[in-house]
Amino acid sequence: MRLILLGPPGAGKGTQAKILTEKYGIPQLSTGDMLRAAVKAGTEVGLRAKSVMDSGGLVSDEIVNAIVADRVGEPDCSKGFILDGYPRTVPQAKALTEILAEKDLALDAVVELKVDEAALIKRIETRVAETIAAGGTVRADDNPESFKKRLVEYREKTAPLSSYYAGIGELKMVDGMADMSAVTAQIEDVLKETAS
Ligand code: B4P
Repeated sequence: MRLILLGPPGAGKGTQAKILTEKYGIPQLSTGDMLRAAVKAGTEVGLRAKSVMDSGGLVSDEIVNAIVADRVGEPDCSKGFILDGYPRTVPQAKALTEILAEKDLALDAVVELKVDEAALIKRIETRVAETIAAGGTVRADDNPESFKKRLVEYREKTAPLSSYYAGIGELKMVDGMADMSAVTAQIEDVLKETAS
């Protein structure tokens, strides 16, 4: 199974990818997690990505495409994977098609989680409050200013992916406003439908 989870920041892509990874035994490929790991490790990619990420911007297509091309070639991806947060621009979607074609692979489903902006803002505020209460470190891009920019970036650069994938007949919409298990059930319905 090769699945893309699309949606605005805070839509629950990471949340759902983690649940599906455990259920299906295939890896979650989160470009956000990979970039955060690079920042933490202080690699060259991390140094280039840090300020862009902290401000709520999108890291360059060139960097992200290279990370994904390497990652999907790893042995644990042989039975499939869940792409969480990639692609995020139409050029990334086109690059992904080439990356997969080189390996003779194709996508099974592209699922978009629909969540309204007020709910997205509330979710991030809740995550910040819970992280602080637990004594954890709040994500550098979970402040109001960066989150506002993440939403603008989403509208301008990522939202066009819906029509891109709808245009090639691959897009399935899911109500991301529902509770987490109901969202998972909807995604699993899509997966059953595409497998039949
Ligand atoms: P990501 O790490 O991908 O983060 P995200 O889109 O903001 O969050 P996600 O949708 O995964 O929400 P989550 O499950 O956490 O990106 C961070 C940054 O990395 C980007 O801004 C960019 O700079 C960079 N980046 C990553 N990929 C890139 C790419 N391809 N190109 C360029 N740059 C890239 O959920 C959020 C909260 O909601 C959680 O607290 C969760 O508990 C809650 N929640 C989830 N589902 C819920 C539900 N159904 N009901 C109630 N709450 C829910």
